[in-house]
Amino acid sequence: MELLLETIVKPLPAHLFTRHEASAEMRWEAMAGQPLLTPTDRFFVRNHTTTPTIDASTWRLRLHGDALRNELDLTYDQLKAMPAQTRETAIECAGNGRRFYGEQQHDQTPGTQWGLGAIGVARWRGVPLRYLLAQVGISPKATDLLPQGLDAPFEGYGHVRRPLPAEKAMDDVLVAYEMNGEPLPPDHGFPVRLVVPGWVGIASIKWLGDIQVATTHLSSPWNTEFYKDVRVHPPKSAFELPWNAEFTAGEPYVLRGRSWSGAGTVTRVEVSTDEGRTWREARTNPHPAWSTWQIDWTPEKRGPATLRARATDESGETQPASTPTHPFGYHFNAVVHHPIHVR
Ligand SMILES: Nc1nc2c(c(=O)[nH]1)N[C@H]1C(S)=C(S)[C@@H](COP(=O)(O)O)O[C@H]1N2
Ligand SMILES: [Mo]
Repeated sequence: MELLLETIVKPLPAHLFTRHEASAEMRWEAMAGQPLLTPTDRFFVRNHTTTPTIDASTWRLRLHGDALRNELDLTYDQLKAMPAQTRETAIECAGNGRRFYGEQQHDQTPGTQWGLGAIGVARWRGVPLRYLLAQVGISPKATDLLPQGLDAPFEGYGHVRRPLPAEKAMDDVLVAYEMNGEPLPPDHGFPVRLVVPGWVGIASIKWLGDIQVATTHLSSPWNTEFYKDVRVHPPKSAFELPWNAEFTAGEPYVLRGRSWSGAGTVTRVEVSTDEGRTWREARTNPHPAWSTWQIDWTPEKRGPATLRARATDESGETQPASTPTHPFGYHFNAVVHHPIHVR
């Protein structure tokens, strides 16, 4: 008999999630009818190893390094007593959409075969990292931070850790202890995680225990081997529909979906229901975390078909028809062909 090691604490019902080894992907139909935020019960989980059990009363965040005037060992209560901010923002895995390199471009890449569900938007609350850094007297010469997780070491590489430029750390990063109005759940980093808006998910270190702050360049396997050369998410789109959704010819429908980009708010979304020959503009509700949109459609032709959505963000970047080959399958941002069937 095979022993199934549970790597994730929260329930993963099959109508909300697709399992991928130690991780779990949200099914996009689970966002249908939801307001802006992804409910925590369906927020994707990406674990390198296993969700750890951490006691908040003995947890400490250690801040140290040659770029700090003082070292600090912070307790959970001390952190929660500091000035806090709330921010609605997405966390997305750099490998989100990897499956489509293979399925759509005949260019299979190794790694978790995510569809489009390795993204979620939550309301995060915590202390701005720049406030914490000011408390410990960060030097203007600081260049890099190295935040590290308290989860088990990953294979032979040590604890999950990834350098973060001081410039981003001093901008909009949160040291978060709440998700959607509740303490962070174990799978999402309890008691404390980083939230790094717009950047690949690996930047948002969960189960945060240690931050080195240095005046020199820092590196780790998480920027030299894994997640190399990826930083800000390109625009992407998804329909709030199951794969192979069924429609009835002659019936009016409202197609709904969401589009997002790490480089700025998505301001324009176009939809094609004829395999990319013609495009119509969707009614879009722009939001920096992700923009929701809708468009009316009455299918006419019976048989298999695909739906396509194409987003443009405020920087002017539009989703392309195909994504250049990437050795690790990151940043698949081409328009996805969502298969449906019209009866
Ligand atoms: N300590 C630690 N932090 C981590 C990870 C991890 O395995 N360990 N996974 C990273 C990756 S690759 C992603 S995409 C996000 C996923 O966050 P979520 O599981 O809360 O959705 O967390 C990041 N932070
Ligand atoms: Mo990730």
